Amino acid sequence: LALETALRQALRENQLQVHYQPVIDLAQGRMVAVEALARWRHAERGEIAPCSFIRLAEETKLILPLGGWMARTAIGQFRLWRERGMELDYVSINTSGIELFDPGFVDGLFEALDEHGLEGRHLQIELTENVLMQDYEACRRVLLRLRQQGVRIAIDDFGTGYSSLAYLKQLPIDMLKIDRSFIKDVPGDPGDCAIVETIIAMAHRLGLATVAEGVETEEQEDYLLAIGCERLQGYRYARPLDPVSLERLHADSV
Ligand code: G
Ligand code: G
Ligand code: NA
Ligand code: MN
Repeated sequence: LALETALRQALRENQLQVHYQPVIDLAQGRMVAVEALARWRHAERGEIAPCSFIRLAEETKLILPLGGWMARTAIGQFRLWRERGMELDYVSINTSGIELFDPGFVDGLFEALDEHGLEGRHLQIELTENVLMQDYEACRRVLLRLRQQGVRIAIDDFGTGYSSLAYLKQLPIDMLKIDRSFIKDVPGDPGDCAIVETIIAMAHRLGLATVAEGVETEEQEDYLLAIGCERLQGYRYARPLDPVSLERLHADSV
């Protein structure tokens, strides 16, 4: 309860931050996108792990104001970066089921994009497979509205959730983000290689893009490139960074 009170206060007093982790396209040789990740530094407790305060936010519905704030902040930051000549294709935000099924969710995103003169294609939302299965029909309606405006839709932590693969051809999905648990031990682990190669082959047959998450080593990078995974994310390129550091990294890499 103490943490809930503190989170409420943090939201009210604007004490959360957004960090951004680059998505690298090695064929293009550049940072093509960023994923926005929430950060909370508590005055006394220090940095609080996102997985713990995001779970708390979901349990208390505080994820609604938190997610709205994240989306507006990330979209505003993306607009600023574009004005300064940073050529990024999109910013990606993580979306909980509670947000996706909130009646104001889609309009809130469209308003934020409008306010900053951006288009739908400049935004991606990341959903887990479990969210898709919560209420398939409701999910389908929301995703179709987003897709109509060009908003990109990615499946996060792909391969770890409880879902059927049928949704991949029925829902307007653009991208699979391969969970880092499958990436961790490639190319050494034959089982993980089989899984990753099969996901990529399936994604390509279905016309979906792929991002490998949690890439840390050159060996992983070489392997993923060889099997046709075009986009990579992970500590090998950068940790999630505050906006100033991200901008500096981008400037150094062009
Ligand atoms: O920040 P870190 O990379 O440790 O993220 C931990 C988890 O918290 C990830 O699963 C990530 O998806 C989730 N997360 C981080 N920021 C947000 C957010 O703004 N909204 C939601 N729903 N989840 C987030
Ligand atoms: O669930 P989601 O994919 O949104 O989680 C993102 C989380 O993964 C963040 O907490 C981020 O800090 C973490 N992360 C990003 N890149 C790497 C990496 O290369 N290695 C590890 N161990 N974690 C990573
Ligand atoms: Na994510
Ligand atoms: Mn992710």
